[in-house]
Amino acid sequence: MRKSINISILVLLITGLFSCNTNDSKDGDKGALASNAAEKVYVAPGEHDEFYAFVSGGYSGNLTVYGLPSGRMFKEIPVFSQFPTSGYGYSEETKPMLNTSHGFIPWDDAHHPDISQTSGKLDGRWVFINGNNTPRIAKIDLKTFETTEIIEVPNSAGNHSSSFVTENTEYVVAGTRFSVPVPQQDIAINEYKGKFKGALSFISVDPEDGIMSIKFQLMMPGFNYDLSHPGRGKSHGWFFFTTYNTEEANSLLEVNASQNDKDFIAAVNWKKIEEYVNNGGGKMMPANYAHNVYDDDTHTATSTMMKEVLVVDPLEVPGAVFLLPTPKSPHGVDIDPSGEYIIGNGKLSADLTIHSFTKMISAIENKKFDGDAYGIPILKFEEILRGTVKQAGLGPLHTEFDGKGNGYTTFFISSELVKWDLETLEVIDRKPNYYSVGHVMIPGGNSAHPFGKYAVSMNKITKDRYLPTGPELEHSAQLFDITGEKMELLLDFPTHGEPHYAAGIPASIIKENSQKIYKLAENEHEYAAIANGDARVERDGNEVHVYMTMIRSHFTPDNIEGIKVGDKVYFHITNHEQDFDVPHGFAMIGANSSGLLIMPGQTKTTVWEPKEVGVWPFYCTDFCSALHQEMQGYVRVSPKSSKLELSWSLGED
Ligand code: K7E
Ligand code: CUA
Repeated sequence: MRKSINISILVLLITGLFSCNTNDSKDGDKGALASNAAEKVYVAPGEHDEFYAFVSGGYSGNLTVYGLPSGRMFKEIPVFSQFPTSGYGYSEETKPMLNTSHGFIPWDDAHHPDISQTSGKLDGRWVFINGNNTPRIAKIDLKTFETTEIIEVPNSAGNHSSSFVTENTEYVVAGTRFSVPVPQQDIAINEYKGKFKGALSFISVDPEDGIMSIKFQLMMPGFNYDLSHPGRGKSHGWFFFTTYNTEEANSLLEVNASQNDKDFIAAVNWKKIEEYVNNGGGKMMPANYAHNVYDDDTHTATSTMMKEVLVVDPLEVPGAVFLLPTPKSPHGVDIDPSGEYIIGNGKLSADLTIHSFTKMISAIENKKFDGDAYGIPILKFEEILRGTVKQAGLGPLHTEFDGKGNGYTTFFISSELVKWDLETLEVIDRKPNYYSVGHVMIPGGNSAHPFGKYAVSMNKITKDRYLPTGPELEHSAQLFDITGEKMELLLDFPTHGEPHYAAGIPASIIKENSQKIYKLAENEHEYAAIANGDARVERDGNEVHVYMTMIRSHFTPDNIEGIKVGDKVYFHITNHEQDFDVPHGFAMIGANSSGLLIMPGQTKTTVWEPKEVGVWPFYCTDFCSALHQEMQGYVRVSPKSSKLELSWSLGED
């Protein structure tokens, strides 16, 4: 490969941030919009949005839910981060969700949500999202909009080329951005080259209950696997991963990983490897990773440490892995709805590279190779290239599709969204983004059937778009109408954390299945108090278990005596409401935890370790009725040596 430092591109990349607001108002997009733009995003009071958008929170570790076209935020779904609003990661039931091989890790960096598919169509069952930092993949159930499963990914780091699903959700795929020694060991960092590995993990998803399990890890050379996407239609069975740092540098990557004129898109025939593995191929290697599952019946999560993982060396399966040379440190790799075009978004390039799947297959069949990397054949660039979109912009990052023959590519450096024709490769339209756009999302954009009505660009820099809020500004999203020949900017709205990718879906696919309450009769929580007589307090050494119920507008019991300093008091609280949208909250003075928000029919637990004698109150934190302020109680705490027996009561009891 040619070695040349393209300093000018690097300089552009570095300075791009400071010049990105010079292209803003030429076509009148900034400021006054046509009045019909307002009508297009106006969702009248009481009316519902047409689409749900699940927007990654980046360093918030969570997933936010927005309506489109209104840009209204409906929910923040806690995934990898403790969330005091609901008690996720604080309640005893949900703490196991955040368990990892590194212990309890209450935070992550979440980038790429992707919605489950059946036959290449969004099916609205689950959203998957990756945790980058402590590699994990989470699954959110779209019945409850709650995180119900998290699996840690061993032998991985910077879990970034994740979490994209195949067209029948056979797999959710996770790739390593930072290659590491496998297995981890104490070696010099400059032994990187040749010794570090990049694991690409294929995590199977049970078609019935959705349970995830690592089917195999493909142990690739130590490049940085940046993004990935599945083949679909004719390319179903393949998965594509961008790489950078094919130089295998371990220091000053901004220069040392920008030497090669071309890096690779790795094409993986997972069907072939699946067959190999199903016939006993691959090697089990010791590993240590957590698999955390939330049970909807017991309202409780369990964490299991897994002890081995199946590893496949790409050289063991001839014909399964090929490298597609692609300029220039590509970021996103995106596959069009037909499965034919493989788009390499070379982030240090001005042109957009389009490979052809058909040409790739024929290059493989005719052995049009240009050497190899660690034994993996490199295909000849000219043999696989469909063409380039010339001078489309600077710094292409990501592409989505409208299902009508057009691609929409984001350009970070020139800060714009560019629409181009998949057949002619001509640019059709470009619109400035405010500012420095990362991903763009079209609902169903990563599927064979996109809903090409809106595009949402998610921007990194906000600067002057909103009222200043001190040095920190929320990131800005922009909604475009893409039904016409030209894109039309409709709306700016702030997003929470740092959205990278988002996944959108028509609300009609989800909303009828949305669960409204937890049925009390089906509550199998070990400490639930279901019948009226179930409320009680039990002592087991210095552990005290309070089986408490709540209904408008009291707790049962609301007076508890006989607790002692040094006790560990578990409040297991069951909400007896069976009406939609009537949660109660629970907060105990001095508890070293968050409050709880308990949904109708649900049981949640918090722990309190009283440090001082006295009479200490607890109360409901959610304004639930006109008598919400009356929803309170007391716990009497006596000295450790006290002989006072446990007692509890409500009213005259
Ligand atoms: Cu481009 Cu993490 Cu998908 Cu950010 S990544 S933008
Ligand atoms: Cu229950 Cu306020």
